[in-house]
Amino acid sequence: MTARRIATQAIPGQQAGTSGLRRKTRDFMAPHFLENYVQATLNGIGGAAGKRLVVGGDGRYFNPEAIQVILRMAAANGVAEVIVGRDGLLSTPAASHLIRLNKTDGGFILSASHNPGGIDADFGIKFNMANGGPASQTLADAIYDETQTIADYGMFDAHDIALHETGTRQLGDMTITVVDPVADYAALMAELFDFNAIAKLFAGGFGMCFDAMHAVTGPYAHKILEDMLGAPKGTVINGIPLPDFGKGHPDPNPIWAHELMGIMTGPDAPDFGAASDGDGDRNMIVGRGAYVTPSDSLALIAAHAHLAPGYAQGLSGVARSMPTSTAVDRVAAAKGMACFETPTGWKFFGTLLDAGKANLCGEESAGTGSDHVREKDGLWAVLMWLNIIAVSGKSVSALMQDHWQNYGRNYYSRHDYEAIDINVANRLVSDLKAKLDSLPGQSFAGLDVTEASDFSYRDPVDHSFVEGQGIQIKFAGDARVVLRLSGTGTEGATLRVYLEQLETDAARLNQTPEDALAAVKQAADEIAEITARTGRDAPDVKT
Ligand code: G16
Repeated sequence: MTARRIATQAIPGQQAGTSGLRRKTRDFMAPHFLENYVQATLNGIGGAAGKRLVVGGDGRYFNPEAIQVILRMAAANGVAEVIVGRDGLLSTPAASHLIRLNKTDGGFILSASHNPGGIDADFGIKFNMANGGPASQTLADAIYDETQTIADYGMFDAHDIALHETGTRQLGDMTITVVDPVADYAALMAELFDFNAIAKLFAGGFGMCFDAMHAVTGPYAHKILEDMLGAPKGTVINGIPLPDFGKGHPDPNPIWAHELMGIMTGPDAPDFGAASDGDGDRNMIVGRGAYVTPSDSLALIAAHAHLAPGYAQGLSGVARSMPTSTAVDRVAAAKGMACFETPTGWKFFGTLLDAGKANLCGEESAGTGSDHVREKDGLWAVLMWLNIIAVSGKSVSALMQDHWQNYGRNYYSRHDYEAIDINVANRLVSDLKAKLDSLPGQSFAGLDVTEASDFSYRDPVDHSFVEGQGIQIKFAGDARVVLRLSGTGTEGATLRVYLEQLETDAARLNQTPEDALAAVKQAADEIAEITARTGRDAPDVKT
């Protein structure tokens, strides 16, 4: 067994998006593609000699092979220890926790999140830093620079390492510690939430369906919900991780989690439904016939988090991404909490969490989490809801109705136009930017524009600055449209259009979102000429 350097050439375009490098699986399987990116990352963090890393992934196609490559490269680069999940599995939040718990120098997480898996689908890799959180923009830039100048990478010649059983192995001088992917994470959840109250709820006949979508949260949900909390067997559906996620999109929204939505709107619907995504960081919450938008879920958690033991002291502050609805802002204002508005991307919450300025964060893209790790956390959100339901004794729909009565309702919907021509998308955005200054004072679909801007952000902790983070158009009457291009797609461009309308009239809190947002939708189309430019008369996905 020896280490050698293998000559390579820079591969153009290995630039991370919103969350690491996501590409077609076949791209990752092409010669040098994965290896270049891993070596660039190890160079970008200042070299790997003597470092300790966590490695794991969501179990999608190519996960096992990619982990073996990373282990061999880590050994060749002088890494001292790698902690890896059994069978190469780790959810993103569990990986974040292991990095923090074991005080490692960071870790590689292999996932393309909610994107489908398979040889003709998507793969991804991201590096999380020693705080457990996604690479900062500065580190992401450094890694990208390395990908553009790379000339060789280190590789240890060795057989595959067996990862089916926990315990330690050696690869040259490097120790590989294979751990149970669930145990430490489950112990953390038991510290944060009132497991006794939740267990009593289940013992009293409370019904739940958790859809793991054939992805990584299956083993976590079986262990925590069924084994530790006593939910009946069968509460978790689609609980075995499959390389192609059963040919589905492991994206927890009403479109892709249609099996769960069918159960929750059927005649024998249980009290509570939830789902998580490919790598376990996203969540969907649904009551009997009552879907909760991620933005509303964030606001409700902000209002009730003190019911969970880990948050009994109250929250230090909350943070949301700019496109996320302002529902949480209203809770923060009422409770006198700080509220931060960041660009899209969990990485922007890291400094706020580290500095203790916020300990609850959330995004419209089905992400919610706290300072217990440095990633959004699907099962954490589900357990938080269960804790709130158990202690308050209220159903999902009663909780939401009360919330809207107290704070008003932010009707909200995101419309995605997927795989559109990149040139068309870029032109739509640049033409829109060019006319932003002229919009205030004009009316569209009966709505008067009050502000139009391209979002930029200066981090209040490390003072780093980013611009071009999405176009925001505000209207009189607390309505808003946000438009931006996704940074996580792998085909063409995805235009995301976020629609929001606040309603505080108690008699108008139970409209359909379509009705409440009709004027905002029309205004967005008139301003950005979406239909005319894309040729699409309807979005591909509405959440
Ligand atoms: C990632 C990021 C999130 C972001 C989401 C959507 O989530 O971690 O912060 O909100 O992508 O980003 P975009 O709108 O650019 O596609 P995940 O769950 O895909 O890792």
